[in-house]
Amino acid sequence: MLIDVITIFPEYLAPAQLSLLGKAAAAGIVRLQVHDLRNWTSDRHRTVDDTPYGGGAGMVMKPEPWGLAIDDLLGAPTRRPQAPEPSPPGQVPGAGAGGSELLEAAGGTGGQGDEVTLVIPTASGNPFDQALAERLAGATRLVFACGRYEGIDARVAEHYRGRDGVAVEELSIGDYVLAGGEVAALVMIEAITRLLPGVVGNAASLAEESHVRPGLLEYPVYTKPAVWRGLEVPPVLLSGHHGKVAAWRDDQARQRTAQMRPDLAG
Ligand code: JB8
Repeated sequence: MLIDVITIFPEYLAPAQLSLLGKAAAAGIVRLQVHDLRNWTSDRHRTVDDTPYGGGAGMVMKPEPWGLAIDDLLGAPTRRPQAPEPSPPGQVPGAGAGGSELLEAAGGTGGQGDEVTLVIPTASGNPFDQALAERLAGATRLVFACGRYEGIDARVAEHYRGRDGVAVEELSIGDYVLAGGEVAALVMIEAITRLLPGVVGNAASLAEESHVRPGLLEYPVYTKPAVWRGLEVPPVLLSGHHGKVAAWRDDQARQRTAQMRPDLAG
């Protein structure tokens, strides 16, 4: 899977090089490329924002740098044939359309046979959940467009939606407001890439966990010592009786779901 992230804060994606994701990259399962949006500006101040039409607080991200950046990453075949955006004079793209050769490897994409899924994190997007993570884990190419300020000019999503070979997903990771899309992209990238074959060693741990069984939270887990600060591990877990352990865990999962997530509890 090839993942591109476009942002004005490339350093925000540094944690993606660590741990699980870093191992996936080292193993060649995932290639992560982070790009600075300002590389697709051409004015001396490398401007990416402007005041909102219609008034109101804050600034809005200008569409032109986004269009140039996304066009560059997607490559010429996904451009609208009748309306090519000419590069302004003196433009030096931050990165070429490299990576298209990785698409030769057959496989799923956004789920509908698209070559690329353009993910735009936004607080007003569709909820990103485990089912969506699983669908996006079938993609071969993801491009994350991380906005800041009050968000990206709405015409960017509109322009790429329905474009040949492109699926556009405007996604929210939860009902709270972040300062930009970077952390949301990091969350989604971790949730997606850990599902890729070879990233998480134990396939059973993927099948059993919270949210994979939809609507039921995970049961509590314990390890040694059997008594810690006066707190005992539930004796059933030491009984060696697999049937009783399974029944206890199922009961705990149901209790926990009712307590913590009454919205999920049936
Ligand atoms: C500007 O809360 B969020 C979120 C907030 C944002 C942007 C993207 C995502 C861009 N503010 O998920």
